[in-house]
Amino acid sequence: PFLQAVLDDEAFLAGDLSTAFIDERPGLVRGRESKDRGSKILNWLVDVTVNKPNGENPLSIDPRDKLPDVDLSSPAPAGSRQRLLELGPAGFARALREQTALAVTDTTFRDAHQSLLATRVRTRDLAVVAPYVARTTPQLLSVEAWGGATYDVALRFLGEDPWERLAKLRDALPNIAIQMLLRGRNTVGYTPYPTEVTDAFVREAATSGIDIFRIFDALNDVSQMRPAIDAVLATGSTVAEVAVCYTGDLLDPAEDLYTLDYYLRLAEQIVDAGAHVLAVKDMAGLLRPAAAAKLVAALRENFDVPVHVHTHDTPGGQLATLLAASAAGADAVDAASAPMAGSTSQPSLSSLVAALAHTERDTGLELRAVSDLEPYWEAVRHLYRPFESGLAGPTGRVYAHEIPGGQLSNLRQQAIALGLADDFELIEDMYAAANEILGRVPKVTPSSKVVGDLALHLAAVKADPADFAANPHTYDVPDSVVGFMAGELGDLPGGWPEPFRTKVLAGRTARTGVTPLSDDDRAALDGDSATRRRALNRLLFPQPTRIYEEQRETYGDLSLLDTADYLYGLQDGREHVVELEKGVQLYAGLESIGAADDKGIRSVMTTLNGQLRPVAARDRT
Ligand code: 3PY
Ligand code: ZN
Repeated sequence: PFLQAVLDDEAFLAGDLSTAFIDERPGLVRGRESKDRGSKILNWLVDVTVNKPNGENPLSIDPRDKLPDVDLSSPAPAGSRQRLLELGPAGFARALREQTALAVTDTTFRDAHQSLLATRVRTRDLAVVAPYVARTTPQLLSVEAWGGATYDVALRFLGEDPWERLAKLRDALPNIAIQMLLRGRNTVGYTPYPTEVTDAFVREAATSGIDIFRIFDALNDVSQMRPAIDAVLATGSTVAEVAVCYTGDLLDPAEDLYTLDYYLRLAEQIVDAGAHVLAVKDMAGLLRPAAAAKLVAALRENFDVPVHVHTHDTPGGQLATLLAASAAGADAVDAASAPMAGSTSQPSLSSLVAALAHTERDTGLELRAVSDLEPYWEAVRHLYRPFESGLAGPTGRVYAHEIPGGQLSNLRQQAIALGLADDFELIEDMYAAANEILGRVPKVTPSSKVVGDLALHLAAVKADPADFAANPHTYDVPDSVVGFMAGELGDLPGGWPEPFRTKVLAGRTARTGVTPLSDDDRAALDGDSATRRRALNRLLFPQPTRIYEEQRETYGDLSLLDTADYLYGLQDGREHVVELEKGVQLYAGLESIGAADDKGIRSVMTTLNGQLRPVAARDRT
């Protein structure tokens, strides 16, 4: 058909064979392109089938079969997004402060899977449920769906462009505000970037669909958050929600750093910087109910902005904290769909909705609607089982080690890699010791990584923490610790730990300050949206972006694959359907896997659209 179409083309018959001939006739190459796209995707499927990097699919059903019965042709009812468009960010915040119902953010799309499933949930599985969320839980304040680690993981591990995820979710959630987690000057990375990067990132995120930016700095340094706050305020249309990172226990009489007064002074700087909303960000689940009540009441008494409480359920009872915060006047809280809740994730949304139903602070969400979405999320959670953190239940040890939810699961994986899987308590103890040595800092990305690096190092060399603290120059100090002591991430709330810092820095050079942008980078950030997105990916995550681009070149757009196919490959006797684009389907099947040759290559017989197709794949098992 391709040749025939060329032969029949009038320009061809007239002898016009300029190089633009094909470019001006995209329809001509579509057949060839989809065949090419088909071959590329088939190569991925065969590679996964041969190497089984994730084992066998633990799920025998398709999560989509578990979606509730909802008419998606009906428009989504107006919600927080329309409220924001109508009132503007300041008016939106004022309305939030004035409402009686407790407002709720659903974190299932970001923090929940970041904390439970190593951030691995793919765009496809989020985009498919989003229209149901839009129609059945339109009372939500927001859906936290972007930022944090999702950006890095999309590029590094999922073969996805994070910007495409945001665009798809925006389309699917026209009525609920989309919220992201922004790490201040580190944006979605781990080190500070020049202000131009923050500006371009915020501008692009705002035009691509973000309504609410939750901004934090790992060391609670407002000057480090200011460029991000200013960039959000400059959009004129999006909400700057700025966080105090909570650590310690403010009710403990022995606490002399992270006291109520410390948080109030911090909040004052945040409000002065122009925040529309104040967030209390409790990364590890350390905020106890009575402390939450005291903090929330004091914040609301001292400032006019609404207060939004975020916690992780690591110790197991954090619903009590949300309820205490609510009783003390908190305007909004975070929760996640029950199958994606609890443990290192947020408290369960249905337990929160049920707890407040028929009370003055009723969330307005329907318990039935919230729980009807649970079978889908439960199936999704099973589908991603290889990425489970392995935390069997709550842990009270978090009050001592203070490891944030998202990091606890990561550290378990790192402990396995170090051969310390059966001695995780050692790493927890070393983390607590590393925290003391480094000056009792709030622990959240990226400061938590520094503390974690030191903990792993101390555990690996079986160091005595007191000896390390006294004689760091006799140890191989991790680079991140040297950089941290040099002030790479800013100043510490409690001042520098001396003489430890001086000893660490003696004779060592550390990189501090941001690397300035080149003129080309600056021009790219000022370019059109596609150019800016590519530049941001490259500037924020050079190596993951290369991985992503190579993968896209080799295998095409893997986001088109169902997750079962993407993670587990082809199954004997099953026809796998891939929709390359609307109306263009690919049918792939597995016939046989041949023995590996002396170079480890297996010949795999597949079917592609009914035709036998041998594919060679390297066996790396
Ligand atoms: C992140 O920075 O990704 C976090 O979730 C911090 O809590
Ligand atoms: Zn969190």
